Amino acid sequence: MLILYQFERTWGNPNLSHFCCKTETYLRMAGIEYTVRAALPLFAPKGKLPYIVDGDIELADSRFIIRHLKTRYKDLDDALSPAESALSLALQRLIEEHLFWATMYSRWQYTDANWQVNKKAIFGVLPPLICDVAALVYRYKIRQQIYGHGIGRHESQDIFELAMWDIDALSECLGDKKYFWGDQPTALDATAFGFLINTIDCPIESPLKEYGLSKSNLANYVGRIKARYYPELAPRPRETGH
Ligand SMILES: N[C@@H](CCC(=O)N[C@@H](CS)C(=O)NCC(=O)O)C(=O)O
Repeated sequence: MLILYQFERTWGNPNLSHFCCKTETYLRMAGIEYTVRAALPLFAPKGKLPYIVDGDIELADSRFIIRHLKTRYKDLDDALSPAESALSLALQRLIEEHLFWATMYSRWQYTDANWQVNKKAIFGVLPPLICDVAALVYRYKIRQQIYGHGIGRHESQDIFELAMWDIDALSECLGDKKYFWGDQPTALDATAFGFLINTIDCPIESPLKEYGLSKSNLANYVGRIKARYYPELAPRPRETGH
């Protein structure tokens, strides 16, 4: 059976990693059988999670994993027109290559309180001394990545404003639809859910989270997908009534 390697579940959410949550959500939306093994990026084939092992195939990177899932199991995008597929790709790039970095800034850099929550969730499984050293090393590395991306060169207010434009775009595109392309989930929904839950429904506080929560269609969307595809995970108090 297909094995998905990802971070341990935490915060009552599918995964604190946007990319792991995206991948597992695709598996669930497509009804593909799989098992999960907890892992850390250090030991992953490309130094990042998620990765999968499917028989004799080992694949890293959610984009290549989902391409494999579409080819071998089920293509959630097969009813999309070429133009819809193109827009779907563009929105996924917005989410993964832009919004993502503002959420990384929130977790790794914005406030010490957020950093402590993030540190405990990722490194808390390690023995105390190793936890502190690994957290220090990774914090430095991720901060370099945020700076390298470019977003980390701005003031926090500007970083969040840039990401709020992404939230506006997503909210407008979703509108009052159940999923981005109508009544059936597509790969874009697996991506959007994985990143939105890690923006607005996790214990990392920021103006971006508050802004995302103010978009009721996005907040309801996240609550609805979590309830439907992860019934074993309890809703947060804020989701009650969605
Ligand atoms: N493009 C990759 C990105 C994966 C990724 O950035 N994973 C993060 C966790 S959200 C990671 O493992 N980072 C560890 C590191 O950068 O050292 C994908 O789509 O899977």
